[in-house]
Amino acid sequence: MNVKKFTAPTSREALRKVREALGPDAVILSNRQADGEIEILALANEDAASLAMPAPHSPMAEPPPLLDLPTAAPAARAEAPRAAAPAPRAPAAAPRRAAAPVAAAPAYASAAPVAAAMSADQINAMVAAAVASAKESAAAEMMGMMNEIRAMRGMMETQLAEISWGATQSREPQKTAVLREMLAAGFSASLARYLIEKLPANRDAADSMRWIKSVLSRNLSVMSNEDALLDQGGVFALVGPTGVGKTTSTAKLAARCVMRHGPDKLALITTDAYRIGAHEQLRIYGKILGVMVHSVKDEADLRIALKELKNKHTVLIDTVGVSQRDQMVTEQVSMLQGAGANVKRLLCLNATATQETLNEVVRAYQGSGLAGCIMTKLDEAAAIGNVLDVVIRQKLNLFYVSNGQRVPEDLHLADPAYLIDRAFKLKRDAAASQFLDAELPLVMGAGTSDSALREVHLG
Ligand SMILES: Nc1nc2c(ncn2[C@@H]2O[C@H](COP(=O)(O)OP(=O)(O)O)[C@@H](O)[C@H]2O)c(=O)[nH]1
Ligand SMILES: [Mg+2]
Repeated sequence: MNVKKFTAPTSREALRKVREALGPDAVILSNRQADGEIEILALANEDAASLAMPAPHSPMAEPPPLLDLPTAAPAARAEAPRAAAPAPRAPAAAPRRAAAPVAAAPAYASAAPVAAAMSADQINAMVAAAVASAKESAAAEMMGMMNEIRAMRGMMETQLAEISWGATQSREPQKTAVLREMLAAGFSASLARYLIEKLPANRDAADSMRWIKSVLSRNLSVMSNEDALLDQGGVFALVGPTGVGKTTSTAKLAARCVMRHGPDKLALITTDAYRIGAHEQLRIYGKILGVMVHSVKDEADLRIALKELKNKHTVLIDTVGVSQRDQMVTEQVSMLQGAGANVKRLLCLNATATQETLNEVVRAYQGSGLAGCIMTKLDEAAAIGNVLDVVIRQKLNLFYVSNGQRVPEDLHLADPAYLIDRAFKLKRDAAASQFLDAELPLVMGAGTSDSALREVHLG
């Protein structure tokens, strides 16, 4: 049997790999998510056929040899003539005893000389050691068995889910429609699966889509009141990888603050002191708005600057872009958290990034909690379900949406119903993202144990 493993970021890609390697009739044995990837175990159709009929010389074709217990029958027969010939013991009994482990020896006559040579303590220690090692190997065996049982259970659950989805496709076509729409909009298969399972029965496709949209918008938490934010003020830091739009968004927010309170109530800080000309951009925006821009290079600097600026109503910090994969993220998070003032971090999420990348970004920048996020480059994204999925699942508070380069025009308050609606309108290139009907059961079968989904509110 030649079972092959295929992994890919999406079910579709994994299936394509299976087809390329094993042909269209490949038999899928299991399908699961592992480490954020889809893993499929499959074998070629011919291999599957040969499984049912073992090869003539394969071990499965012949009955296994009986366990090697030669003494059983002769010993039983030896009972009868015992009176006539008392001497002979069953011949095989002797070798068996010889092979017995040392710890068992004291039970026999030979125990006496052994005991003479060893103290009772030594014997006890030997017995204890033998018992302990037997226990240990039994525990290891048990653990191995439990692991196999767990793996088998996972495989069966996956296959049952696939079978039941296969039946669902014909019985409840609206579920297939919803699944296709959600995947095409960029939402994850796991969120789609979760919602489809909860879809109220007896609704047509249009009604089902309305339900899905309303559940999604209700789970998208947004800044409830901009007035509260702008009136309350405080220290905000825009964080995120390079090029996501932190500086541009800082300038847009600064413009909003200036429009509300005038330039004197606001201060701008940039931590981007490394790159040549990096703070020039913010300085130019500062000049236009009439707001001072302070440049800091480390935590001590930032502390001093924040102390000096504590009379300002609002302080906006534009940070240097750090890749979510860089160790510096942790340093930056702790620099902002340890700066003395209560620095509220706003994460810029680039809507054009993949869901995997966005999840990684959130995880890296989370620290002890993000105050919220700003969705950027909405205008450039071919699909926005991916970024909305991340915001919903990670329970981020979506403050603003940025849909262009213009300062300050292209920054808007997040409107959940509008964003969800737009996600479904902006479907990705149909040919590239649609699954074949036969592939949908695999999407639905891939088991996940995503605890975040349990917190999605449905009603
Ligand atoms: N199309 C589009 N471009 C944006 C948006 N936000 C920022 N940009 C552009 O993206 C580039 C990087 O932005 P910048 O603010 O310097 O990113 P930073 O490295 O995170 O500070 C610049 O050319 C911006 O004009 C947006 O919402 N839409
Ligand atoms: Mg910048």
